[in-house]
Amino acid sequence: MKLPEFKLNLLIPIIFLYTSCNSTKSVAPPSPVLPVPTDEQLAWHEMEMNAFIHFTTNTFTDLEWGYGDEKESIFNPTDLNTDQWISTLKNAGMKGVILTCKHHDGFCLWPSAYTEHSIKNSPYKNGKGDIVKEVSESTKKYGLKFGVYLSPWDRNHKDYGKPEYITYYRNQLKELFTGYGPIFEMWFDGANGGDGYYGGKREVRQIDRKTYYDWPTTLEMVRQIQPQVLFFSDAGPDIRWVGNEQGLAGETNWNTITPDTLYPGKADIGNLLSTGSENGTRWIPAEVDVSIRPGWFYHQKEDSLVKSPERLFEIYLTSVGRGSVLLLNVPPDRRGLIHENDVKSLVGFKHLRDSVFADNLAKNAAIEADNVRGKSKTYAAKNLIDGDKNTYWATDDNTKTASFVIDLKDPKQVTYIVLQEYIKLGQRVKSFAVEAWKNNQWQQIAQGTTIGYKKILKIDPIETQKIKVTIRDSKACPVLSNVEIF
Ligand code: FUL
Repeated sequence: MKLPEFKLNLLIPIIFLYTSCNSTKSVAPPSPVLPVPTDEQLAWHEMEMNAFIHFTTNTFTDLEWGYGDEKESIFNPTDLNTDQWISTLKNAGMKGVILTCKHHDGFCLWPSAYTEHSIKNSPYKNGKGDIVKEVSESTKKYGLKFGVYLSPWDRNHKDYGKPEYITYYRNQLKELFTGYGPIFEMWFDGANGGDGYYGGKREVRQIDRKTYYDWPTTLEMVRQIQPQVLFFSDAGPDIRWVGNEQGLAGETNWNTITPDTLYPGKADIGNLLSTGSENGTRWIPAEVDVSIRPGWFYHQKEDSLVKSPERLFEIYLTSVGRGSVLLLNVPPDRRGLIHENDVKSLVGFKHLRDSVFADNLAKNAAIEADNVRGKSKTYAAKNLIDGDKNTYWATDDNTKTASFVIDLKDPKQVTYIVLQEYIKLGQRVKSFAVEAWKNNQWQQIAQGTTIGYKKILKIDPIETQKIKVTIRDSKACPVLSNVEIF
């Protein structure tokens, strides 16, 4: 049917008006705020919790730092079962495991071709054992990622401090990176130099931490073998140390930092590492390494000092809850098993998280923001509660202050609020506040600085129907992917 002329004239402006108001019209996404994480770093953030495993001759000598003169014959776990380690850690919620393949004492948990100071000269499996292989296979079996720690400092090796040792160290890295499948993280310890056995010399050897290891060449060599690996050290280049071993990320925690003047082992950088820098030039997020026991290695005298589930939960809040990844050390005992007390704490820790985070009150709530990018549905506040990490709420480019309100429909008791930025587009938020609707007015219940990958706020329990989150300042328009309320 042919429309009469006058109707067509009317229709064109109506169509135009309709499309310009339609909330699904395409609006360009926010430009990233540089630097942004790589795909590997992003996957690492999403792991949230990994386990560290410290195991070597120290387990049998009751030391924390072996001198390097320990006899291989003392390394003799009688009942070693890496499936028990990894299944315990998986049940606790860990997504990856990093094993001390060689600690400062120089003893190798795999039969390295480059030294006699290894498992091959121990009674374990009559010298035929390879614990690096056993752990890597158990991680495969249980679906965890595998990472390695290879101490740069070696108190056993005769050449430590000389150029020959760097060749030795690189040869060992080649063994680890070619023989044990994909490695997600490589841990370079900052503790370096000092006294040791050093092939019988028993002396003090100091190295220049800035230059001795020639890290760029070593890292390039490893990258040639496994390009996906993330390097951890005090200074990155992919993951930085958080600057303490107490389980504490900074309340302000930027994933960005400027590494120019940083190097592994540099003194007095703890505070800087725990907070990062707002205008840091590189994405080098902090990892929080802490032990479930006072020491990093197993000591029977610490059996009663295993951190309680409640303490582990506090650590969870100050690490994962401050936008970091937790690396929780769980050291096997002399049998070669994770001790019953540690297992019990890990089970309790998991139960605690499961019960606290069982019922996300935001899931079925109503949500509205005072600014939505281009008024487009693509960036609506609803994206914050849709359970999809790939959708986000964003504001207009010139808007650095904005709020959203979550209406729980009925008054509910609120104790935890979880916020997440969409860090693929960079870390942005500098300051925020949270209010609850109480006695017909807004009452501030929390405030903070950075959010990053995740922020978990614990507040004094409050009965409320509405929660308002205000981004008070941001490097550019805020982009948040998730909010949860418990
Ligand atoms: C430190 C080391 O000296 C400790 O023994 C432990 O391995 C810890 C994770 O890093 O620098």
